[in-house]
Amino acid sequence: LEVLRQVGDVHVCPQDRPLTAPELREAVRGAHAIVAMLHDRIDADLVAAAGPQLQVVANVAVGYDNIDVPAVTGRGVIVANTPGVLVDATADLAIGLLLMVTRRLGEGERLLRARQPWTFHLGFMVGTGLQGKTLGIVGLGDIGQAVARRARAFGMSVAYTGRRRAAAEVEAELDARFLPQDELLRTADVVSLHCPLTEQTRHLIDEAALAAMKPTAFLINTSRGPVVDERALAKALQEGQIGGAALDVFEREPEVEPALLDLDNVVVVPHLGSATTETRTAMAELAARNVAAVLTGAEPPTQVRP
Ligand code: 8YV
Repeated sequence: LEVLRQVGDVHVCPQDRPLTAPELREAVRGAHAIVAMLHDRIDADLVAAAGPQLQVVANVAVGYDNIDVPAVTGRGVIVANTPGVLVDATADLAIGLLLMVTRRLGEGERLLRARQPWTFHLGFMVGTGLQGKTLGIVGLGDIGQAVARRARAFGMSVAYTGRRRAAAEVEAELDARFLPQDELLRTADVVSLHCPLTEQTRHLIDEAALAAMKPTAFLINTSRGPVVDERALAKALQEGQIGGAALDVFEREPEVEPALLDLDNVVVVPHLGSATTETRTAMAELAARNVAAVLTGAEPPTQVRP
């Protein structure tokens, strides 16, 4: 807010719920800049509702699937996002989820909180170790690489798939093998999703993909909910087709597929990937700097090119 107030008047919308489409249209009328969250749908209609003075839409997120970038930039409005600053927080969360689901931490905590009796024995609540296992990363961008680096420290080997191959230095540093998607799904012990949501990645993990995974494999999703067909995932878990899943994001956020909540081998958290004070502060500041740059005629630090 301090950064923004140096360049203009600021109108703060309620934060406790997403605005409805009419409320959003009303809120942006006459604005020169919009600071948007992932649930704000920014398209040609919204740009028209704002008016011809609109110069920039700054998303407080690295993902920008909520923005119709060609439509917005086609109307001469700059789009910006917040890459970089949330890489570590999101990678940390992915590893947290990985440990939770493989070591049954949520299940154990639920048992104690339910004040259930328990006795230590050699077979009690045993999970899966990570040493020597293969982490299959879908999308070896900044976050995927940060997850791979952490997984290497746990003794995992790294394979990846994606639209393009990583640079040779990155592959060498992480000792990461590039595999076609079907082979990655067939061989990974853990599949972790780090791709953006696009028309190509929507339901990338569908019934067939889940059927290709090992029956012992775990799925981690800290990318975007619709990358996974959530109903197919619930069915695959119910039928024991995969070993478990840990999800930070959901297909119809804030709703969570109810069948998932009945399963002990599922970990769910409410879109917490970037939720640290340090990271959220850095994201907000970067979004504000993007706005301030455009409104003062400078180059925004992190512009999204169509
Ligand atoms: C954000 C995210 O917290 O950056 C992203 O793409 O998903 C999260 O880090 C969220 O999008 C808030 O708008």
